[in-house]
Amino acid sequence: MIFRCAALVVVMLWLSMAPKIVSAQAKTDIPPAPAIDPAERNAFINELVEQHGFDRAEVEQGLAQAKFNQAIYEAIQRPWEAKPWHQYYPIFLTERRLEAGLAFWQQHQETLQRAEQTYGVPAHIIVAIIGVETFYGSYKGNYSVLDALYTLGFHYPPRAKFFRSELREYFLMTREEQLPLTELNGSYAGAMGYGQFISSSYRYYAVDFDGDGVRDLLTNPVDAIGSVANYFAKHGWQTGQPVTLELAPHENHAGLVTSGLKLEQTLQQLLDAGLQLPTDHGLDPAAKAKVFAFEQADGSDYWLGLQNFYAITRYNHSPLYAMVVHQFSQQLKQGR
Ligand SMILES: [Ca+2]
Repeated sequence: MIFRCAALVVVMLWLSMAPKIVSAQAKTDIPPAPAIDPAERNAFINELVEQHGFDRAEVEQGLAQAKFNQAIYEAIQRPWEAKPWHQYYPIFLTERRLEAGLAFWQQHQETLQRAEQTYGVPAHIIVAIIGVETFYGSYKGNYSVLDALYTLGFHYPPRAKFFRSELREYFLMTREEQLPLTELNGSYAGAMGYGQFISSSYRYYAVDFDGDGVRDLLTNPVDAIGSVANYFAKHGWQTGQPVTLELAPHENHAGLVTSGLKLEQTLQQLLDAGLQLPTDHGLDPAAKAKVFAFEQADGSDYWLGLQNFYAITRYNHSPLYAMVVHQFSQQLKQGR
């Protein structure tokens, strides 16, 4: 899983313009962080030493340089994506981002074409992801990745297990890639580089796409393009298939919306339950699908999510995110 990040930086910049009372309220709502549990710290060190061959002093030294960061601790607890669709998409679907995306596509067209041929993931999706995540590398995050994973792994119990695991992956990743443990920056959740890969994703899905012997997602857009495409290929992207289909307004559709992200029904089951589609929809009735609602100011829009919609939620577990990536990708495709 990749933790969205620069997208959040943009949201944070956007929110920083909101009335001051927003940040004041957020601060008072958040309880102080618990102190580190020495037993958890020891278990973490032991695991790296005993299972991954690290030198104990080296891990101790690394952890001693990690600092608790109050801003990171607060950022993880703000429910950015509780926003309704009609407040969410204007943050991302902007003329500026579209122009930057088309320029990025132009600049890297050969690489994007090669990624599409190699992984079966279209250029417009790759360009959309890198644009939504970091505005083409403009907002890769200014938090120390070590501090972020340490803060959330040892001082934020609701997600501590996940972030301690990512901290372990970060020790392994920096050793494997010969990167400096204390010097990498990223999002408040430790996501790094153009495509905002967390350390486990970096280890498992990063590719050296320019063949220079280094997997560099932090400063090399060519490696980033190949790696985003590889991530999608490994998470079930279906080449040539649609992402989602907008549904015409119909009273049946609200009742078909279910929670979660997994596609649990076939298209035929949804049709039997009252889904309305044009007769020439061209989709396989046996394909898995799911109805999603997107809240507008004056009601909801309903969309049918297909396997490729689900694949986008593997990058960031949010239907809003997947829809914004889809719509941005369509703008890019049309603007090309
Ligand atoms: Ca490379």
